[in-house]
Amino acid sequence: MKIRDVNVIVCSPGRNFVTLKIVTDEGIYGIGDATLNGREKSVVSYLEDYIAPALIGKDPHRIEDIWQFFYRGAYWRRGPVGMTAIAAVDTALWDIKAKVAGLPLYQLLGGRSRDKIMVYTHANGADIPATLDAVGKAIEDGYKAIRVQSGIPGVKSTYGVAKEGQKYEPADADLPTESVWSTEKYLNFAPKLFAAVREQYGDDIHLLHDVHHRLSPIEAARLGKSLEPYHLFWMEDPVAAENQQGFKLIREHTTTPIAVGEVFNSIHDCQALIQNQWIDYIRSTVVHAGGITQLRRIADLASLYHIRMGCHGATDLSPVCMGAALHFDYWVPNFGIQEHMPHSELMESVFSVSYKFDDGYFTPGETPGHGVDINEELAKKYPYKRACLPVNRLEDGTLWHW
Ligand code: CS2
Ligand code: MG
Repeated sequence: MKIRDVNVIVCSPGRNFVTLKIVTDEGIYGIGDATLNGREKSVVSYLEDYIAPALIGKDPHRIEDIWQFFYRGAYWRRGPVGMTAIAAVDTALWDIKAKVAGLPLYQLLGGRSRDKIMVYTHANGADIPATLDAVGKAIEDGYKAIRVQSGIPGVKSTYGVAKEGQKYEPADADLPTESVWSTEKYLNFAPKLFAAVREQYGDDIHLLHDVHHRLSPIEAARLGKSLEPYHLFWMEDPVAAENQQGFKLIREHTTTPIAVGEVFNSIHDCQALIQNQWIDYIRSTVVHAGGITQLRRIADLASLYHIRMGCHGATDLSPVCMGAALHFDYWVPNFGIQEHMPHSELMESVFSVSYKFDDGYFTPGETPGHGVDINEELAKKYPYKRACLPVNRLEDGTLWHW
């Protein structure tokens, strides 16, 4: 079997997605997500100009060798653009291999380790009452785990919280918008928010919270400590992780579990975090962490240190990534939870999916491959539209975050 065609499909059914399609000389094809929110076109170029020409004629079954070829062969290792491109190739090749075998992808990884995959969804509101309503709605929808974010009194807009009357999408403008951040107002407010949620909805529902890298280690330690009475499932991205050692200080001060890794693209980004047991969950996922081939290496390393997987699953990760991630989650022994920020109906008309949601849990489906496909004709109706992520400044104008 040989690779005959490699196509990059860019579409925007409500938001931008980049999809790689690898076609073999036997007609079987595989697809992979290559979406890097706010920097989509860079990955398109990486794939079209450098990877696609070198893929033609290769044996698609040699997934490991092809991964190493593009990782080592570029000379310039790691980085979000290159690793997203490699992830897309890897996902498409796993899809092909599973289709050839006539098996759902999780069977090739070693079979399922659980009956169903617990996911968490988002509940956010402009203030505490609106956020409480959103939590109630998520519970009604069956979710057993909910990420809670709220607007902060005295702070004009907060990342992770929808603008009034709109659905939350992080990339919200043609050029980056600027918002203002106050660490002190946030740290004073967060425990009040979680006290209100526990008061209204009790102790059994899992609660999560995303800090979006806004704090320093000692500030994050204070936050973790102040949230201990509300026993969070996790506190996510408390500080930026370029300095992995920063997590040591947080760890030494609080029992609130820590999750990090949605922006990581390499196993080396989390090597010290894992080996020192400074975190509890690793959030890297298929599309940004080099595909299934690297993600399972990360998971295996993490499993040696009691760390579990909690894959990123915001809407800017396409249904193709979600499908592949759910196969991974079904297999991975040290699974923790999977994020689920639902795609719109329009998105799921362009991408057909085999995965199913039932009462707070997903199953990946039994379709051979990862079970997600793209309708290329329909995709053409929704052309790319540049959309950037916002930036943050402190009240004195300092560009944030750490
Ligand atoms: C967030 C994301 O889902 C999350 O945990 O941090 O909304 C993230 O901001 C976006 O995926 C950025 O592209
Ligand atoms: Mg996050």
